[in-house]
Parts: sequence; C-alpha cells; structure tokens
Amino acid sequence: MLGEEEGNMRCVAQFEVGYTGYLDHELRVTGPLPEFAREPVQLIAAYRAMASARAFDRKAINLQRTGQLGTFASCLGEEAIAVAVGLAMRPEDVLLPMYRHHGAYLSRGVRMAELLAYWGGDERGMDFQSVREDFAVAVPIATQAPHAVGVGYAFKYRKEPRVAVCLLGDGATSKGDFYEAINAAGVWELPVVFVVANNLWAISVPRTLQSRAQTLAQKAIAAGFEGEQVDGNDYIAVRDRLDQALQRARSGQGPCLIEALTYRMGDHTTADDSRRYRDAEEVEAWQRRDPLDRLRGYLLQSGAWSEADEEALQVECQEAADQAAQLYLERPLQPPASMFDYLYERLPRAYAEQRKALADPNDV
Ligand SMILES: Cc1ncc(C[n+]2csc(CCOP(=O)(O)OP(=O)(O)O)c2C)c(N)n1
Ligand SMILES: [Mg+2]
Repeated sequence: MLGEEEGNMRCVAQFEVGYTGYLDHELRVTGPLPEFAREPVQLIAAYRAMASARAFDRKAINLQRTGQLGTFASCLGEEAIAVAVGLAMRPEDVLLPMYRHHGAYLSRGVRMAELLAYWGGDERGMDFQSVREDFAVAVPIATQAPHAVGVGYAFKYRKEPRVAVCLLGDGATSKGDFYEAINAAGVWELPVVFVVANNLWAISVPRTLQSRAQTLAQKAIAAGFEGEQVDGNDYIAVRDRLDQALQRARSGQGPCLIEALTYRMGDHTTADDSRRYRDAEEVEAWQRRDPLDRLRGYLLQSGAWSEADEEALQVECQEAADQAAQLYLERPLQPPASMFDYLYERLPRAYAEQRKALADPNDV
C-alpha cells in the first residue's frame, strides 16, 4: 500500500497485536506454561471457582424460570474470563463490571445470595459485605468505562498502587463512552485494565457487523497503549496476561486492553431466544471449546484431578447454590415504597405522590 505509486508517502508508524493461548481445546499445551500454572494448586482453585460460578448461573436461571428471579444474564462459557479477573485482582483493586461476569464478583468474595438479591430486584444486593468499593453491575452499555477512568485517576492522584479493572463486551467497544475512556486512560497513563469479553454477539448483532476493525484490541493502540488478544476460554492465558497487565498498571506503566476471545454459549438473557438469530452448529462448535471442560481435561490428564474429585465438587457447588437461593428467598423483603427512597435526596413531587399511593393505597 505504501509502494512507489503512493508518491512520496512513507511509513511513519506500524503496530502489532499479539495473541496468547497456552492450552487449546484439544488439551494441547503450546509453549512453556507461566509460573503459576506449573503447579496444579492455583489451577485447581480456579477450576473450583469456575465450577461454582457455573452452578450459580444454573441456579439463577432455574429461579428465573420458576418466577422467583428477575431477568438474568448468563455467564455460560465466559467463566474463565470472569474467574481470572476476580482471582488476578487484589482486594484493594476496584472492579467495574458489566452484567454478565458473576464469577468475577464471586471470586472476590461477594456472596451468591447478594447477587441473587440484586437480580431479584433488590438493590441491597449490590451493597456487598466485602469488596465494598467495587462498583455495581453496569447494565447501560459501556458506562462503566469512564467510571473506571475516574477510579484510575483517583488512584494515580493519591499515589496508591491500586488498579481499576473494567469488564466490557464486544458491543460496548462501539460506544462513545468506551472511546472517550480509553483516550483519557491513555493520555493520563492511568492504572486501568480494560477487559473486553468478545463473545461474538451483542444480543442479535454478530461481531462481524459490530466493527470492521480486524481486532477489538487494536482500538487501544489508537489511544496510545497496548491492546492484545487472548484465548478467553483458556484460563491460563487469560490469567497470565491479566497478571502482567495488572502488574504494569500497578507500577505506574499505564493502561492495557485485553480482548478475550470467547463465546456466549447461552441466550443473551432469560428474555432472549438466540435460536431465532444464530445457527445451532455455531453453538455446538463452541461447546467443544468450553472453558471448564478444557481446564478439567487438563487437570485430569495431568493426574491432579480425579472423577471422584469432580463428583464431590459438583455436590459441593450445588449445595452452595441451593443454600444461597434459600437465603435469598428467605430474606426480609423491603416495602415496595422503598424503591423511591434511595434515588433522590429530595423526592420530586410526582414521585412523592406515587410513593404515597404505593405506601398507602387507601389514602389517595
Ligand atoms: C446504553 C445502552 N444501550 C443499549 C442497551 C441494550 N443492550 C443491552 S445488552 C446489549 C448488547 C451488549 O453487547 P456486548 O457489549 O457485546 O455484551 P454481551 O451482552 O454480549 O456480553 C445492548 C445493546 C443498553 N443496555 N444500554
Ligand atoms: Mg458480546
């Protein structure tokens, strides 16, 4: 393109986008593993957290299907990303998640019952007992990205060695908030790690119609910092690249964007039916790349895990999810009028009337 026919034009900048994967879906290990993955201890902990996140997901969907939970966004297939984020972060870091990656919160100590309360329409569910500075789920797409910049700015300003981790979807990278956030993070060299869970779909819009950019990672390059891709269904790869990005951000070397390639194995939410817009063959192909099967397969193959361990874990996860559901269902309910009480310092008149009508239906 920059040949002689281009007159006097010469190349002034060139960029590369790297891709990392260690363990593929046929359990082939490509290249030497990072330090943490050479012993099974950390991998087993990660696998347990992924299995637990999946059990939570299953429980939440069952509760929704039986009318006991609101609309729910499943994390099925994206557990490696969620758990790697949760486990790579330090407690003092701040997570700014979207609505899908429950395993990130859970791995940071948020309770299942708290998350169920939120998805059941009870705002108290986001008032976590642990990691209290983590942000609430962002349902509006990409609004958490400028928030992450604010958090990162505060850390830098106060000279605190902490990192803001922002989870986004592929669709979110088309939004203005995202571009503004990466631009500001780049220019101010903030300790922010953007993790784009590219699950190939934004509801019914496929990645191919989302952006003509060859990778989503390269968007970071335009903002002046590194963007890279990882196999998002390979826990080892996601964790390894996150560890590096967090370490760099923590030591003042600025932001990073990690595009984790994955697949949304379930419907967009419980309000969606993805059979209407995507092929069963595509879903089946990705089922063979399931991140849990992959890590379990690797652990089984290396003798660090057994079928008996697996059975015990499944029972344990099911019990934890059942117990959380019980706690959620038995929690004291808030009066309906409470939905007005926390939004404004002083309630607008129109709402005051509505509140009164709800609190005391006979007195209107
Ligand atoms: C500002 C805004 N616009 C539109 C929506 C409706 N909406 C909900 S999810 C979604 C798609 C998001 O796709 P992606 O970022 O890829 O995340 P995914 O759901 O695939 O994990 C859209 C457009 C919204 N929640 N917020
Ligand atoms: Mg998506």
